[in-house]
Amino acid sequence: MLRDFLRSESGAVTTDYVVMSAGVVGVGIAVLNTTSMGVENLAGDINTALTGNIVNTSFARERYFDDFENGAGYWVGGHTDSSDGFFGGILGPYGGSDGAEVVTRTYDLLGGYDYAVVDFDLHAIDSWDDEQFVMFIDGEPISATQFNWQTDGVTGGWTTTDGNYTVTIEPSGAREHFGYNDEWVDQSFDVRVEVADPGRSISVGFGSTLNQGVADESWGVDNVAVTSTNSPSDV
Ligand SMILES: [Ca+2]
Ligand SMILES: [Ca+2]
Ligand SMILES: [Ca+2]
Repeated sequence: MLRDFLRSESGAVTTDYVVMSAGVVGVGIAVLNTTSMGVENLAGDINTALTGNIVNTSFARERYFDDFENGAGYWVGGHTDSSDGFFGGILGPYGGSDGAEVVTRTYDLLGGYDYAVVDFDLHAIDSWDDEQFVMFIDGEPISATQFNWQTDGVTGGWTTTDGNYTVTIEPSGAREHFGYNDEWVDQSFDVRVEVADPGRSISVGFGSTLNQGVADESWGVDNVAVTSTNSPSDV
């Protein structure tokens, strides 16, 4: 059935066909897409054509990765920019959203794993003055982290006391001007969230309380990996 499906694939995917065969075809593609970019793109086409639960479940993967070099992919509210020579393709830059979640992606997870690890690069770009970058899991804020252009690292904020989430945020590299507005310094961070007992789906999202123009202060996110694992320390 997979072979027949691939032979007939010419860009358009009919809903009826996919609903009928998603279970069977999905399994084949889930295996193949770890080695074949072409098949992964096909899976993306089908996933875009359909938003049903059958297809979402069928395309669950052990690891997801977005480098934003070719657009925002499945990020709802996503916009990307690759105009900055230092940062390259990023999700962003975003200004303030009054702390609300402004961009999010939902991940379908494989069963049989105790953890999902969310890992990404955060860029606090230009003149942050103790506003908060807010991270969301499943639509709920789990951390808010303050930065200041005059100070190294994190200057305040909070992380959830929910024991299912372990949040770490570490500076990576110096605090100096790297990109965007050349009048202001920038700082980057490695952010990691271990989610215990994630279930079969999680959403990851971001927002901020930035309060000046995006050309003056903004955030960007890059290299977002979501990995299902029983050994989070190995990820
Ligand atoms: Ca990138
Ligand atoms: Ca800058
Ligand atoms: Ca400000």
